[in-house]
Amino acid sequence: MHGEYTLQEIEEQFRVWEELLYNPPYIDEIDNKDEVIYFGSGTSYYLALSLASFTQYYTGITSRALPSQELIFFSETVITKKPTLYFGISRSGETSEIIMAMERAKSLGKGNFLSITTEGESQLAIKSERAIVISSARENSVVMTKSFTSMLLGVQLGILNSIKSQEIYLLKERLLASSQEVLVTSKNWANEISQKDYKEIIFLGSGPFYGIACESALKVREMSSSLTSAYHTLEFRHGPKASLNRNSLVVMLLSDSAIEEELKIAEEVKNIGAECIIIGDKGENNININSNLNEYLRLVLYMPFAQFLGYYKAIKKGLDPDEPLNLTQVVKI
Ligand code: F1P
Repeated sequence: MHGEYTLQEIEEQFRVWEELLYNPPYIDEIDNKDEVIYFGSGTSYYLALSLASFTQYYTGITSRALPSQELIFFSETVITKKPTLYFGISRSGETSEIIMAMERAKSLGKGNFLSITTEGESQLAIKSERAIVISSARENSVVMTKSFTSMLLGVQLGILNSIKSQEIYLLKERLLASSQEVLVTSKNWANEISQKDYKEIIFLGSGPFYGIACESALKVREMSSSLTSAYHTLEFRHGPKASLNRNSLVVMLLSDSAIEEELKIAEEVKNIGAECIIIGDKGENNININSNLNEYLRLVLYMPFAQFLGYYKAIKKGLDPDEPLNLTQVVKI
């Protein structure tokens, strides 16, 4: 049957979250740094985007996210002599760009060189000063689902653990309490929404949700070969809105900080006649997370909808989400 790995990996991801919550990593290398640079490719780069926002919010340290290629070909615009935490993100640890990027950072930069991966014997892990390895997040599917949310949560917990934030206890108490309900609601909504063909599917997210919006768009594109895009929420008015019509679907990922403006944009989308799905923590949303966690701590709970949507749209189109068209599990150049 098509997509059995992908479906299983989406549905079992909360088990890895539980493992991490009760045995969080540490990232003490964050101490005394002027900057943090997260880097990765594809899904792992989008993970870096959310982590950079999260890290600067909780530590106050300037944090950036870059595709690995930027450290290789434009090193002068990225690598400095300031004490920096360079943090490579890669499920496989074998993607060519990230190995080259880590080597570049180590040769030109100053500070510490960490990575997070599911493969402890990978080239990236070996070339890193230290690797956080989440073996239970390994996947058979080409697409990253539980590995994305697990590596995201793993680094979030590591940062909270190392700065001794009390919010790690909030996360422990509330994340799992809402995860089962979120998986069921997201799966049902995704199945329903997948029945309709849209000419475009647009994900909107602000702050730490922009990385989630990008990953959501990539998931649906990878699994079902659909045309998708992602924007910072208010950026949508500055041009991308021009293509909106009755055959468009907009998925709004509600934050806390920009919620009033985000809801206004959702209304504008509906007034044009496009479909709009709102994912938020509480209120009149299509999918309510009900986590009572702040916008930085509930990020992983926004992912299952797009993961299931990509899966159901692929199955409906007769595609195999485990083996997406034109993709390989590891990209070598
Ligand atoms: C990440 C990646 C994914 C892509 C596909 C192939 O590689 O490129 O972004 O969606 O699954 O792998 P990795 O460096 O995280 O292993």
